[in-house]
Amino acid sequence: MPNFFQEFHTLNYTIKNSDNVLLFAHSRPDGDTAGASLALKEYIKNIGGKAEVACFDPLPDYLKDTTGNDFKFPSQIDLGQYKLIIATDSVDRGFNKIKDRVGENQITAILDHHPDITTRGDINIIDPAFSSVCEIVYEFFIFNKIEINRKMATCLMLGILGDTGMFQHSNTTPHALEIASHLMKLGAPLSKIVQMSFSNKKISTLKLWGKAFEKAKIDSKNGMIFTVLTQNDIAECEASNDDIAQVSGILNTVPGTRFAMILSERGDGIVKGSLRSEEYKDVDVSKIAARLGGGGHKLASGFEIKGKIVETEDGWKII
Ligand SMILES: [Mn+2]
Repeated sequence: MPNFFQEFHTLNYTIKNSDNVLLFAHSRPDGDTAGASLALKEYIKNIGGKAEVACFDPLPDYLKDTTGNDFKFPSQIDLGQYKLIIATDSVDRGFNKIKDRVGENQITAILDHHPDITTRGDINIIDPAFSSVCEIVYEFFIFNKIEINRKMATCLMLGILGDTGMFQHSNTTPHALEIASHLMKLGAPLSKIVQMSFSNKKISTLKLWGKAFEKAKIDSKNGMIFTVLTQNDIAECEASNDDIAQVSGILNTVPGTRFAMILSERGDGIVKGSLRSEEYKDVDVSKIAARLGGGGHKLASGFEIKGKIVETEDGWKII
């Protein structure tokens, strides 16, 4: 992994010399972009600066509760007033849309760990070897000898837990665990974060999952476990599209299966397909998604097709 000492130094110098900083989180924010943005916001506040986090989507309730914070919509802020704009995590999903409106006299910094992003700023700290952007922000704090308080530690832990799937994904390096250990010593309440942010489930979510699991089938020919959810299912459970995200991951835990797929109606005549696998199962689901006009990663991909889901005698079809 290259070291980013020069960039860490420049970023801290720029933060200290900017009276107003904008942190920009990616659309449909997760624990990593929220944790990284809010940890930096807390640091800037601690040294007497002003900072705000903006995002095209609201902070989900589960992250609001853990961080005690909220985001601004881009329409609520005057972009021109910020001397420094720091985009955190998946910068091609959100920050890319405002990048062209950033003035010549404004400085941009990109903190990301996605391998294929194309957006660049004045300061670029991008490396897929990091488990999360929160790991990058941690290294930035350590390099600059910045005191990490309990609030900052909590935010960083949120991102590391989120992006490593609570230390279960293949990006759980010994170093990521060392960082988590240090953050815990600094007061990050590990079990409380897990409970509040990742284990908490609404009854509407469980009901929708129940429907999805009840309908699940295994195709013994290719090892696929699959299920469907219609707009009707979602309405009946008073659930939302957000509740679908984890279904394929849970289906994927069924022994003997090689990958999981869920098809869900998303309104406006769109059916979304979501595919998941695990490293040891030796399947590249991005190839399946690509054949259906989608894309993604080897172990997590998706696609969208027009139509609606109709039940048939031995399964479902999209018409
Ligand atoms: Mn991330």
